[in-house]
Amino acid sequence: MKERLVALRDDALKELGAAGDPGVLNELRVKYLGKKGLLTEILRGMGSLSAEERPVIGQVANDVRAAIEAVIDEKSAEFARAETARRLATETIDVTLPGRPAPNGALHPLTKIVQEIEDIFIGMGFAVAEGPEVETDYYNFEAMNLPKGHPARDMQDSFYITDDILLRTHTSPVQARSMEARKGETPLKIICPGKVYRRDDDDPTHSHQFMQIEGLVVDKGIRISDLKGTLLQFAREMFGPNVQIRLRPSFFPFTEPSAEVDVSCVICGGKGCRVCKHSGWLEILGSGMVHPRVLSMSGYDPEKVSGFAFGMGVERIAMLRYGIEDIRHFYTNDVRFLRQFART
Ligand code: 2U9
Repeated sequence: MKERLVALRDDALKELGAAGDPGVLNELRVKYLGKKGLLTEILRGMGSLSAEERPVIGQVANDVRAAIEAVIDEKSAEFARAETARRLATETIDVTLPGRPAPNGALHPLTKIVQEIEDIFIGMGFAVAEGPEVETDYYNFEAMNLPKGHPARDMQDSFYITDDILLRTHTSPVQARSMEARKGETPLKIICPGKVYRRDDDDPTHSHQFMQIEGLVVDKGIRISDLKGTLLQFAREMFGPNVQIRLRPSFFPFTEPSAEVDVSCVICGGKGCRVCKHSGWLEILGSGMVHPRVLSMSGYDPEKVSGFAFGMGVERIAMLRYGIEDIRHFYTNDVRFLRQFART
C-alpha cells in the first residue's frame, strides 16, 4: 500500500508540474484529492491493514496529501501572480489624458433678466421682496383700490380657487403686505419680482402665466420727478446710456396720476422701424404716484408720506433685449432656444 501511495504522489507531482493553467490545476486536485479521487480510493483499503500497519500507512497518506496540496498551493499562487502581472501590463490608464468636459447648464433667459433688473435696483438702494402666488382677494384687489364689482376683478380675467382665493394677477399684493408689515415706517424701497396669472389666450405677445417686476418707494416728500429719475436710470442701465424715456398719461386704479413709460427704440435709436411701429418709442413700464387710498389702507398716512410705484413685464423686456418674437418660447423649453442664452 505504501508503494501505491508513493507512486500516486510521484504521478501527481509530475502531472502538476506540467499543468499550465488554473483549470487544469483544479481538475488534478479533484482527480487526486477529491472525494472520489485516487487517494481516497487507495485509503479505502485501510480496513484490511493490521493495527500496527494502520498508523504507519496513515502517516504516509497524510504526507502524500500534504505534498500534493503544497504543490497545488504553490502553482495557484504562481498563476495568480502571472494574472496580476498580465492585467498590470494591459490595463494601464494614461492619467495625463485631459478629462471629458461635462456639459454646462445655463440660466433661463428670464432668470438672467430678473437678476439683471434686481441688480440695477439694488444699486439704487432697493430691497427685493417676494410673496405668495396664491393670494387672497383682499391683498390682490381690495388693498389695491380695486373694490368689489371693479371690472378688473372679473371671474373671466382671473384664476379663482375659491370665492376669496385666487392666483395673483400682479405682484402688487407683495407690496401691500410689505407696507402693512412696516406699520407706517419710512423709507420703504422695494422691488417685487415673481410669476403672475391671468386668464388670457396664449399668443405671440400674451401668456396666461408671465413674470412681473413691480417697484414701490414710500417716503416723506416723494415726487413724480423721483419716479422719472429712477426709471430713466433703470432704462439707461438696462438698454444703454443714450436711451431717452417719456411719460404718457394713463390710468391705473392704484396710482394717481398714472403714466405709461416709453423708452426710445432700442433697435433704431428712435428713427422708426418695424419693432417700434415707426414711432421711435417702445412701451416698457406702467407707473404712477401711489393712490392715497392704497397708502392709507396699508397703514401709511397720505397726508404725511407719498410714494411712487411701477410695474413691468419681464418677458417684454427680455424680448426687446434679445430680439425674441414669441413669448411662448420662454415656456416651451426647447433646448435649441435655451442654448442661445448660455453665454450672453
Ligand atoms: C402698490 C401701489 C402701486 C404697480 C404698478 C403698473 C403701474 C403697471 C403693468 C406693466 C405691464 C403690469 O406687467 S404688466 O402687465 N403694471 O402698469 N404697476 S403701477 O403699482 C402699485 C403696486 C403696489 C402698493
